[in-house]
Formats: sequence, structure tokens, C-alpha cells
Amino acid sequence: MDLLAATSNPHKLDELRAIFAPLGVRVLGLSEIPGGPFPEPVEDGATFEANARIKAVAYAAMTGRVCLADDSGLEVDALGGAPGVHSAYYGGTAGGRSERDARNNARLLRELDGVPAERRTARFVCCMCVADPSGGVLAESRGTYEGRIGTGPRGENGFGYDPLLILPDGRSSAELSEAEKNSMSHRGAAARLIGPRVVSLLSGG
Ligand code: ITT
Repeated sequence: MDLLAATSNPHKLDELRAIFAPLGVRVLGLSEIPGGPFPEPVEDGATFEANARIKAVAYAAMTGRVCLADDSGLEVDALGGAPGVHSAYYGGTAGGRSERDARNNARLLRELDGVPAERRTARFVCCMCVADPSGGVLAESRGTYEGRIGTGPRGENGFGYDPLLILPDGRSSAELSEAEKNSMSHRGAAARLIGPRVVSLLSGG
């Protein structure tokens, strides 16, 4: 069973491939679909749910395929839930993905300068949406991944804000293997919730 995951983020795509493989679902990226490159829709929703819908519906219509989108980000309690839906561009829009990630992390550390450990609670949120080419929303799910924001980056794995999310066991999310992260993460949780519905849709149910 093949499922198109409409993301321009190669790290998300890798994680999605590993998470869905045990269900017998092979995840395809946009570059594997004829007719591309597909223009990125404007993600102007106020919530992760709204942005996941925007992406799933737009790419399903453009590709003519059932399509899964993942909208995700970091909510920091001491910042009133920021960066939230602005996570990808918190430090600005210039540069490539790794430069943006570095600036995002630097800004987050600046915003939290002087905030004590007990008030640095945060979570990653992932909302998934599966849509069909006619614009119908077929399934949705949400997962979270709790921790607190450290005072400096730690670890080499993962992407984005992973080096700053400190888990209850003291490791950062970037110190986990991909398999460990997927077993605990917002993306893993959202995928496990939506997985059975995806399998049923792809097998004609
Ligand atoms: P697509 O919209 O094309 O899927 P994107 O990277 O722009 O790719 P989002 O709009 O959902 O995706 O923004 C997600 C941002 O949130 C991402 O760029 C990271 O900064 C952060 N993020 C999401 N999941 C994360 C994770 O598992 N680990 C670290 N940071 C994460």
C-alpha cells in the first residue's frame, strides 16, 4: 500500500516512512509523484489542525491522490504557546532549512533567557490530516510530546528544535535514535492514531 505524504521536510518524511512501515504502508514523497514540482500552499491557518487540512486538501487536489499532511511545531508554556504554528519560521524566513533551524533555536533560547527550569515546560504537537482529491477530509489525528526547553542545544539526531527539548529522563530529543524518538514523539502518536484508518482507506475500506 502506497501513501503520499505531502511534506517538503525530508526529516519528517524519513520519520513517517519508518513509522508507517510496520503497518505495511510505503510512504511516498512529493518528488516520487509524476507532475511535480507542486507549488506549496499558503499555510495561513490559526491552528495546526487547520494547516494540516490546508496542506492535505491542496496536495490531494494537485496530485489526484489520497494524501496525508503533517503540521507540527513547538508550544512553550512560558511564551503563551509560541512559536506554535510559526515554529518553522520563528527566526525568519531567509536561508535554507538548517540555517532556519539554527536561527529558530537561537531565538527560542533568547526568549527564554532567565526563565527557570520549572517554567520551561513545552511540547511538540503534530496534527495529521488525510484528504482525497475532491477535497474531502477522510481522517485526522493529533499527538503530543512533552518536555522542557534546555539552556543550550544537545545531541546530533533529529531536526528542528529536537536539540532543545529535554525529556523527563534528562536526554534531549536529539539524543534519541530515530526509532526511540518515533516511539515517544508527537508524530509517532499521531500516526499510531490515524494508522488503522489509513490502512482501511488504502485497502478499499
Ligand atoms: P511541510 O509544511 O512541508 O510539511 P515544514 O517543516 O514547513 O514542512 P511545518 O509547517 O509543520 O513543516 O513546521 C514544522 C516545524 O516545527 C519544523 O520546521 C520544525 O521547526 C518544528 N518541528 C516539527 N516537528 C518537529 C520535530 O519532530 N522535531 C523538531 N522540530 C520539529
